[in-house]
Amino acid sequence: MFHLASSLYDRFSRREQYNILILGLDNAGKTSLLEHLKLVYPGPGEKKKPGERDTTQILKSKRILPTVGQNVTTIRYSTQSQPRHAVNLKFWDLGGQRSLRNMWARYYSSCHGIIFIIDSTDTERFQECYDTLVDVTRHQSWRDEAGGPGPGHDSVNVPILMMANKQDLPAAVDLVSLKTGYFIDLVSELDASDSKLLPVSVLENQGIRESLDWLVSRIVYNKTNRLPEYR
Ligand SMILES: Nc1nc2c(ncn2[C@@H]2O[C@H](COP(=O)(O)OP(=O)(O)OP(=O)(O)O)[C@@H](O)[C@H]2O)c(=O)[nH]1
Ligand SMILES: [Mg+2]
Repeated sequence: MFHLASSLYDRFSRREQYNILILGLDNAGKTSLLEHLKLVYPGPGEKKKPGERDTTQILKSKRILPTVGQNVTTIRYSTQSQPRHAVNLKFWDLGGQRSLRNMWARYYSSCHGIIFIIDSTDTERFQECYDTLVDVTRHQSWRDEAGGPGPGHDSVNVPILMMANKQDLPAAVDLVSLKTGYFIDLVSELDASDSKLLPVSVLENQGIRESLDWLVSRIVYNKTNRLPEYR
């Protein structure tokens, strides 16, 4: 009874918090995305950030080094369709170098959603990018958690937002070519799960808001399967 009362108290007095992993090959733009989010959105207890800022200039002037460990930040976020319902989003930006990717799986059981960033100009590594994302979605830990293999339990069970980043660059492969060419198998394979591939430019602040809105609405929809934390 006490447990029920205290969980109801939590539910109504605290804000829902969701953990989001930012994954992708090295140089894809993961830390840049995290820095962008810090500039644009308030922290959980902060007042609103002062107006629109030119994040492009600020990001360009920052020296972002390749990530070796992890970077974490929490923001307060409400989707454009539900502006009064704010949630906390805790982002984990992990290093994308090959030798660091085996660390990612440690975070799967506590995450509510995944952002997988693709460098749309890095055509030479599209295959590696593809294989890496397939490895994520088929990792054993999703199965362990679901209580063993079985229909609907053999793959990832959180929403995946694939961001086709660096669309500001002339060499970037556009969304249609990505979907119908390089990533066609992946897109159809992930069709069964909750996933979406969207074009963005982190540096130019294009497409990020729309992508996050999609991800957050899917995460909230999935909350009976993956309970939020309350903070
Ligand atoms: N033109 C352009 N460059 C970008 C964009 N996003 C990131 N970059 C650049 O891509 C490079 C790598 O960005 P990072 O954010 O460090 O990449 P990362 O995915 O965190 O890399 P690791 O930490 O090594 O895994 C930097 O030089 C960024 O300025 C973008 O949208 N457009
Ligand atoms: Mg990084």
